This record gives sequence, C-alpha cells and structure tokens, in this order.
Amino acid sequence: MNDSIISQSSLLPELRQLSSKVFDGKRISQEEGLYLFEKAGLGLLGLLADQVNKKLHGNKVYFNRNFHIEPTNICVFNCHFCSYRRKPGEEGCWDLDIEQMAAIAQSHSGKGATEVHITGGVHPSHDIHFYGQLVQRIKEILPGIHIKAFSAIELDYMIKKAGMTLMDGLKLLKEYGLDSVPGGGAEIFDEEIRNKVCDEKSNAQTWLDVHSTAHKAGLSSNATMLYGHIEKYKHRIDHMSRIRDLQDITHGFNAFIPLKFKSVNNRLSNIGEVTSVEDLRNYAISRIFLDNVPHLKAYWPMIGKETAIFSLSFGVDDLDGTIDDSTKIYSMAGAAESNPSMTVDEITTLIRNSGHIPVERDSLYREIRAY
Ligand code: V47
Repeated sequence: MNDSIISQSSLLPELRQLSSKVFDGKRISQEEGLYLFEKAGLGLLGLLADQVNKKLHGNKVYFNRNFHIEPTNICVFNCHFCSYRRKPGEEGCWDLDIEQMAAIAQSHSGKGATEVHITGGVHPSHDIHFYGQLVQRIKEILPGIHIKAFSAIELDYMIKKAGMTLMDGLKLLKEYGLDSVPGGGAEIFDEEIRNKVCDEKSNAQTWLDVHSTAHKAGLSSNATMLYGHIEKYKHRIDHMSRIRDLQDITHGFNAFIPLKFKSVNNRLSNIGEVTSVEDLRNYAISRIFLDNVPHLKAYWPMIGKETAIFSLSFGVDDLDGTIDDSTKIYSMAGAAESNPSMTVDEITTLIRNSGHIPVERDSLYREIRAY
C-alpha cells in the first residue's frame, strides 16, 4: 500500500528508489543516509521510519519504571555543551557519599521501579571500588533492581585510574552488581567536531572500545548521539555508521538515543536549538539507518512530552521511563521538562492516545505488562 503510494508519487527518482529499498528492508549506505537528511521531507521520512518500526515492534511502545541517581556534578572535564559541571567548592556543586545515595534508593523502595540509571560527572578522586560499593549497596536496598550505570567516559576514567584493563574493570563492576551501561558520553564521534565540543574527554575510539568490551563481558548497553550543535548531517551519519558497524560485530546495543542539544547556561548557548521538525527528521533517519539496533528511544524529559508523542510516528518505539523527578542534568541545560516525572497512568494514557499499545518493559526489553 505505502509502496504503491511512493511509486505513484512525484518524488525525485532517487528518493523513490531509496524508499523502495527501505520498504524492502535493505540496508542503506552512508551516502543514502546523507541524501535523506539533505533531500527527504518530513512526511516521507515519517512514512519510511514508521514502516521500519512497525516491522520490528508492531504498534507497541515501550516504557519502564525508573529513577536516576546523579552522584556528583564535579567533573575533571569541561565540555562546551555542559550546563551541569562544577568545580569542587564552586556554588551549585554536589558530591554525594554512598549513604546519601543509599537514602535516595531507599526513598524509591516499594514504588515499583525496575531500573536505576546512575551517571554523573567524572570525579577526580572517587575510585572504581567507591562506585562498585555504591552498586552493591543499592542492590542490598533494592534487590531486584537493574543497575544501568556509568557512561563510557566515567568507566574509562575509573578503570584506567585503577590500573586495570577495560575487561577486568568491567568484570569487577559486574561482580559488584552492575547490569548494563548507559549510552552517555558518545556526543559526536567525528574527531574534528568532538575536539571542538569536548576536547578533554575520552575520544570516539575509546567510547567504542568501552562498549565493545562491555558487550564481550556480557553487559548490554545503549548508544547516544548529541545533535543540533555545530555538527553537520555528515557527522551524524558518520556517528551512526560507527555504531552500526560495532553492532554488526557485538549485537550488544539495546537502544539508540538521539539527544537534542539544549542551550541554556553553557558555552555553546549562542548556537540556540534546532526545531522539533528537525528532531523528528533525525529520529526517522536514525530508525531507517540503524537497521541492527532494536530500539529507538525518545528521552522525553529532553524534548518534552509533545514532541515525544509525535516521535512515535517517526520510528521511535521507546519513551524511557517514569523518572520520578530524579535527574537534573537536562533541566540545568533548559530541557523541556524541569521536574520530569510521569506516573504509569500518565505515560500509558499518552501512548494509548497516540494510537499505540503501551508496554511496560524491563531494562533488557522483556515485556512486563501490556496496558
Ligand atoms: O553524554 C549533556 C548529554 C548525556 C547536554 O542510556 C546534553 O538510557 C543536551 O547519555 N544538551 C548523558 N544533551 C545522558 C545520557 C542518557 C540519557 C537518557 C537515557 C540514557 C540511556 C542515556 O547527556 C551526555 C550528553 O550527551 N548532555 N549536556 C546538553 N546541554
């Protein structure tokens, strides 16, 4: 049906050919991905991405019950896009000890959360055992919880500091109770752009090595991409291509999460922000291009509930979680939701009203309950 709409349309012949390829489930090249960014309209992208998504997930949209813990915003790095980082002693800095974080975990006890997402600044002195003991302590309080923790940048720093190999460090954290690795720190892989927006932190290859090693150690992970700053479309395609190549080898990525650059209170504030149309186009091309990453997540606190709902017609099948007002990283950068929190009733109603089936999932995308 959609295929015949395309073949009878007045689309450019190149776009018509490319559309047929997507409908046939064939992988598109980097050049074709770039062509979509440059030439395809929102309507066509929605149609194609929705088709790809429906083949994978039907009408299901996933969410989970989760909360965040942000151990510290003290960071040895100073990324240009970051609104959250503080130096030790600077106004607005925090640095929680294990018992303070245990108290946060305790406050979520009995509320039904299945996942805690732990990430923060790269602290100069907390070591791998501090983070390991944190994970262990949280599991004592919430025994069944899945701990998705520490970006590749935090992991690289703590593991190198301990003088360990990535494999030994990740295995040690797994023994402490780490279950999976979140997608943070990927930013944009292109070396020239990365050097302009986050020159100090681990480079692209290190990010990929951490994730590849995590996958080999039996820890699945997510991948992110920070877009809408100084990168060009070709850099987004290059970024997704490196993720697609690694996924062909390891199959360890669960979800891809495009993160829209938010411009409040950081050193790239003068750039402003891209439109929600650009967000939707970016989701759609991500879904079409990343044919081997099962899930595409719209992180609703960042883009707001409304764009998140629209994204469900542009390839997105996952809305992250209930969050329970537990994260500050994005609100400090001017994110759409300043105190992000949704009850299960709210999130399922939003999903259902958009014409989809809400499905609560665990962190590995096993279905818990359809609503
Ligand atoms: O790596 C920081 C981004 C990321 C800004 O794995 C910003 O399920 C926009 O990775 N504007 C960390 N983005 C968060 C992250 C994440 C979020 C949700 C789910 C998952 C997951 C992972 O936040 C950083 C950086 O790319 N970020 N500052 C900003 N001003």
